[in-house]
Amino acid sequence: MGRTQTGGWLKIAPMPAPVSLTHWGAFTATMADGDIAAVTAPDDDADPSPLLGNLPGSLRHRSRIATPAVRRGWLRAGPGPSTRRGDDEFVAVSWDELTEVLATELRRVVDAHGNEAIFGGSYGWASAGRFHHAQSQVHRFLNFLGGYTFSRHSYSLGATGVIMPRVVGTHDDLFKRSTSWEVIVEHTDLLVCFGGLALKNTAINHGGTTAHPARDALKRFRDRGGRIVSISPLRDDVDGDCDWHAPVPGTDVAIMLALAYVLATEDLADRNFLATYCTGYDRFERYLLGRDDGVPKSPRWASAICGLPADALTELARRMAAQRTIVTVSWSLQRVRHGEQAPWMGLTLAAMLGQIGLPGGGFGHGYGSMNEPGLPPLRSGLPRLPQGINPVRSFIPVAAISDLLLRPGEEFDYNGLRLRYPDIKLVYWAGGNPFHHHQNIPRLRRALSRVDTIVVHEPYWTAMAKHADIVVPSTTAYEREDYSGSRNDPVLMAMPRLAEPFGQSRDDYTTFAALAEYLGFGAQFTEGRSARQWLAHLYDKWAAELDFAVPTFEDFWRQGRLRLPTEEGLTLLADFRADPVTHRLGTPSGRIEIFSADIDGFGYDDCAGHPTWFEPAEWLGSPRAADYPLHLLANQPASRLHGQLDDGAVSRASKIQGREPIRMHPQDAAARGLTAGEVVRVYNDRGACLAGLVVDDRLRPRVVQLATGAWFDPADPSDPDAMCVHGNPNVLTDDVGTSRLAHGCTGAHVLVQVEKFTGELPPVRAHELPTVR
Ligand SMILES: Nc1nc2c(c(=O)[nH]1)N[C@H]1C(S)=C(S)[C@@H](COP(=O)(O)OP(=O)(O)OC[C@H]3O[C@@H](n4cnc5c(=O)[nH]c(N)nc54)[C@H](O)[C@@H]3O)O[C@H]1N2
Ligand SMILES: Nc1nc2c(c(=O)[nH]1)N[C@H]1C(S)=C(S)[C@@H](COP(=O)(O)OP(=O)(O)OC[C@H]3O[C@@H](n4cnc5c(=O)[nH]c(N)nc54)[C@H](O)[C@@H]3O)O[C@H]1N2
Ligand SMILES: [Mo]
Repeated sequence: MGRTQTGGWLKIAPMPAPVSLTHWGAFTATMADGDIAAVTAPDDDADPSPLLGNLPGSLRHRSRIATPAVRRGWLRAGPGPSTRRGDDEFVAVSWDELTEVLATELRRVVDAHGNEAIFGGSYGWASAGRFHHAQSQVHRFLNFLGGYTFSRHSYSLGATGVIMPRVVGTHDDLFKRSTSWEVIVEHTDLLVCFGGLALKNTAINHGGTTAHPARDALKRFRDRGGRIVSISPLRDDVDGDCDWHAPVPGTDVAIMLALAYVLATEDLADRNFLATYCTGYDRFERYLLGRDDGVPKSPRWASAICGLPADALTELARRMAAQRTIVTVSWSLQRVRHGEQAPWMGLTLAAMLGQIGLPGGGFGHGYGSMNEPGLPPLRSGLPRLPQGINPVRSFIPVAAISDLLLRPGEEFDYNGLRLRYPDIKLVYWAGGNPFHHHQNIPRLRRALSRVDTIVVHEPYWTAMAKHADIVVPSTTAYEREDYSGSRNDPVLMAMPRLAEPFGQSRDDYTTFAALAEYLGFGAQFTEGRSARQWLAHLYDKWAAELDFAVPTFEDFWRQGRLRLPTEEGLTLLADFRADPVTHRLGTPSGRIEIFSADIDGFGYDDCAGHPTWFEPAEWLGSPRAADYPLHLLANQPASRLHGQLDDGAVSRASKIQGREPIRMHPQDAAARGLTAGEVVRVYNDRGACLAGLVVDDRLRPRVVQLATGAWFDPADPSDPDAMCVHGNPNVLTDDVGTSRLAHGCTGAHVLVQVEKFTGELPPVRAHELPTVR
């Protein structure tokens, strides 16, 4: 993937106006007929993302939502549970009608059930842009309404977000203040990458990105003699030369334990570092050596689990101890059952090597997961829309959306707390797509049928919009004015309006301002400002707090780009290493917690006091593999960001007979009598989808790979168990949290079977409109 996807359209040229920004890079647009006709990447982006090629034609695409709309059954019967969601007609309404209907319903729910009955977590990536950021807008609006049940953490880092603050005292700084590429280029000998270093993922940064330095940094790292060890079921998780070890998926913790075992037993562990900077190594070592359970976590033990030769593990451990080594763990490794363990064990392994805080050594989390790790952070903050205060205290871990809707009143464990699911009556979504991000779509559809009302703001008729009762047409980022920046990108970029809004679509701010006005808090919500006035106001407020000079807002807007100072040459935890007293970590002990008394005290059976190998329910070693003998990796698509612009040129070009490609090893294809280019049925006991077969020997046998993001397209929309004819892997994935500690998303892995599809091939209708009258 990666490089091979670079389309011929990508011209590197000087940047004439108008420019704008996506989560995957800056671009100059050539406009025609109110749409983007062509895009050009700026010449200072060393490795522009091929995903820019999805933009042409996206503003007037047939799947745009043209008018406000209300589901017919909801209009007829009023708010209430309904199994017709996703299989009903819509009635087009005017903006005035929309405002009245929606405001009245919000008022009804608040008056009858309280603000807790509104779920406004509204997880999702939406678009680049600081002011029109959909989640900021919806949260600000709902806060003025009196609050809402919220969600914590992300689908990206659900397990990390809970475990890492407990064991290393931070979550954000692992990425924001990660060891920079420049330090790696200069100092690192060995990059040991659990989950690879997928350059296709470094296209992306939340909030936008103007430069992609990873490919060039890796080239210079190799030129200096640096080596990459990739531990991943997929060969192409590293571009170019590397030492590739392809384990059974889900067994990384066993591998890391074996490496730790070699360090411990061959006197290669840095006991001084462990004594000075860590706590609880002794407790962990008892487990490692099998003192209590009689099971030494040796290379031989791990080999039987992970399928890699024991000798290779021993040799790798010795190599790691002999050289300047970074242990890096991709985010995918924590998006599985027991996902807390891999980042915690990766950190423990790095601690045993004793190189944490030394230039080019130590720990990394997410190199090759996102553009951010390795990029220098800004010295300053960014302009930010204040979101107000949410007086409602009830929340869920973000990936518990179906549990929330299906189990009102039930108690559950989370991070040492005992919480209760509130009784949700209204679900409000702006800027995300649960039919992209959530697991077990058949269960999600049943969960969504339970509530009184679903409100969705969207530019496009996604499956989530089709399941809504009240559909609010949003503009895209290119039909309004904004600016964007993110904490590890040096450029604040103006995003001028490139085109008139499609149909009657409005930006989310205008929609919320009208609702707020109707509900009696218009002046508080808008503070009397237009969107353009907000841009200037937030910029001025930000500029006033800086300790360096920036141009006036007008000058910035005219120039289009503003370069901000960054902090270069960072090494993760260098301060802590230099002075562990002044720079004590935010953990109870102030040190790295290899044993956490707090976690131990929770008494969870699925997350112990130190990193532990837990056998997952779904892996090639589990009984379930008898029925579903292939391990599917549902990873991030190389051809788009999530479900966004799924019908764009680059995404479409990757499909096979219109279906999402599934990759399979030649042995597995031959055993099933399958040939490349045909449509196959992928299934387990939760659901099924169609996909287009790619036969490829760059993956471990019995591993298949089907990226997320093909828009959910049920063969029969009235049947919650219907097969997806387009290839969305979330009809197959289990809706279960990482553990009782974090309840993070576990969508990365699932066991499946694959067979020839013999029926009449159903058409793909994912991007067609529902009936709107
Ligand atoms: N099986 C499996 N599932 C996964 C993952 C996995 O690895 N495996 N990965 C997970 C991860 S890491 C993530 S982050 C999630 C991503 O899940 P999401 O972030 O929900 O996915 P997107 O497709 O980016 O959804 C964003 C939506 O916002 C809309 N949008 C864009 N701009 C605007 C705007 O200005 N206003 C409004 N109202 N809407 C706008 C877009 O059209 C799009 O439909 O998926 C998760 N799901
Ligand atoms: N092009 C593109 N880039 C993206 C995104 C996108 O949608 N498109 N989404 C962005 C977002 S929101 C996020 S959070 C990040 C996510 O970043 P990640 O979660 O790191 O990304 P994935 O592609 O899901 O997984 C990376 C690789 O991990 C490997 N892997 C999976 N399971 C295992 C395992 O058990 N063991 C080992 N050793 N390796 C395994 C797979 O081969 C996979 O290709 O990506 C970001 N980057
Ligand atoms: Mo993510």
